[in-house]
Amino acid sequence: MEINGEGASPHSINSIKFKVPEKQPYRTWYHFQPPQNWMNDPNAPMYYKGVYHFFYQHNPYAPTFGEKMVWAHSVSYDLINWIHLNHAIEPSDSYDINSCWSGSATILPGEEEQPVILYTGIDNNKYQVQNMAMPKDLSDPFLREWVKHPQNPAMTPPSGVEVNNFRDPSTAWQGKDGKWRVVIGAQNGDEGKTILYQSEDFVNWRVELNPFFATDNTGVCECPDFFPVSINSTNGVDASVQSQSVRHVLKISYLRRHQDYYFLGKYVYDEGNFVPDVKFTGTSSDLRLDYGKFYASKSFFDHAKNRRILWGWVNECDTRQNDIEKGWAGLQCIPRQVWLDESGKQLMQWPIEEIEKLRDKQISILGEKLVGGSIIEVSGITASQADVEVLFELPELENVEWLDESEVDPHLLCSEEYATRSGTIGPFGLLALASEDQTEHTAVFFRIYRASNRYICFMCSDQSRSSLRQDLDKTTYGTIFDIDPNVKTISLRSLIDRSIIESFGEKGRICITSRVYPSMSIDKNAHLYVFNNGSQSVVISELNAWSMKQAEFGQEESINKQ
Ligand code: DQQ
Repeated sequence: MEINGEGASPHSINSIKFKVPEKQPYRTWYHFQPPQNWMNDPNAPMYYKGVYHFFYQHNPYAPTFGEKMVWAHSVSYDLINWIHLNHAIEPSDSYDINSCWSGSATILPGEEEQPVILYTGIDNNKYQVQNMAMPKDLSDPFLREWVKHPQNPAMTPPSGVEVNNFRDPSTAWQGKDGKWRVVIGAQNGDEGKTILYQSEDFVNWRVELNPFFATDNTGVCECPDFFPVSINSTNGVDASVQSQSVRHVLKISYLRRHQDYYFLGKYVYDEGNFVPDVKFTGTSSDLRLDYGKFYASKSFFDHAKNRRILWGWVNECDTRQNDIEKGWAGLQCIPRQVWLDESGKQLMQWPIEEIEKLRDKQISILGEKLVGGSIIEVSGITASQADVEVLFELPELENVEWLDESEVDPHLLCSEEYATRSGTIGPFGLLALASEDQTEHTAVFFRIYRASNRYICFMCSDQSRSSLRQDLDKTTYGTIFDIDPNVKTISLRSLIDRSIIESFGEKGRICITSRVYPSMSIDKNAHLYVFNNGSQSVVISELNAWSMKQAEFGQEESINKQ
């Protein structure tokens, strides 16, 4: 495997020869990946004149994070099939010579709408500054070339912000007074904060003295995402909407935890701050977008379909050395539609409908009883690339075990050989990317308990047996959610794609994404099972599973003139 270019200057990109890893068992079929090398955060997703644009943090020189990060750029008509283009933004000037880090797009209204990117540059002093870039030619449908604004940097670290912890501008929104606002992630000592900037012309920016939102002992707030959600509809709304019919969401990626938390709350326009309904506690009760591997996410309003769409970086669980041997590292989740749950207390997420275009051969199971200790195979589909939806019917909840949830950490409980231990109702769920003898598998499952005055459900994704290899990160993920005893069903959807399993419990109430590198359960040797290790039966009311076709990832011929 040729890993070329590490440490090369950004101006020598054209001379780099990439070895595109083909036919690798772990390269995904329908999750977004660059042709080679390292990818992390999603940047500036947007829809403009009929085309979806996706930019991402990329090290074009190696499958590891780099010192000269660029903005790679891909376009799509359906968010599923992609064309990779030349890099949109590369280090070139004193204000970004040491890397072009994350940022967002804002589409400025006008006779002809004008997209503008705000991104973080690592400047010649290694300070973090915010810069602007605009498309060179608005008549190019793919917006291939981007030019940097002559007045860069647009923002430099203000007082009370560490010069190396000032980054990741959000999409801007416009207030009733016509001024633009944007939040930037920052840190000062232990305090993590997002700070607000305002501008009348989108060129000259003024910092607000008080933080927009701050938390103690969290470290830097990376990639803040601030957006309104409709109170009474699953439709998305544009970032600038402020009315009685919306609430606001602030998402923060806390570097110390490497997890994406979000807060529902009130945007206090007059004071220029955000007041969350519930404070950050640092416990498992904080709201997270995904309880697995998922970070630095970013959403955008897709006005073509009136929906808000979320992207998130799904990091590796493999070793650095193996990433280098494979020649690539990092995935993106399948874009998810996101909206406010009817309860108003949390967000819901669901894979965009376009992914269903890739569904191929279908297998269904209807009304099959899973007695305690049973397992059945879902055969006849490509279990290494599949979309599975299952609705379980539950028995009466009366006899279920009691659990003092204040005493348990869901992550720890999920990892204590939990899928194989028998309970009353559950564990039941899927064994994905499993070997024929099931010694290797990833278990995605539920288990129900009675807690004080209510019933709760654990949802876990257990990687502990996902591979014979010992050198992988096999952290088990899990969380707890309340269930309504009158609703006697529970649903699970898993998108399985060779080295990733994205799972959605209760129609998108809980999301858990896992990365796995099976040793045996590869291609035709991968199997899919439904199991029940509880003492009581559950019924598969309906299970539908589809083989998934490969998405198309094309590359412009002239790309990087390889
Ligand atoms: N990744 C970027 C930063 C951001 C971090 C650098 C989050 O801008 O804070 O690649 O993963």
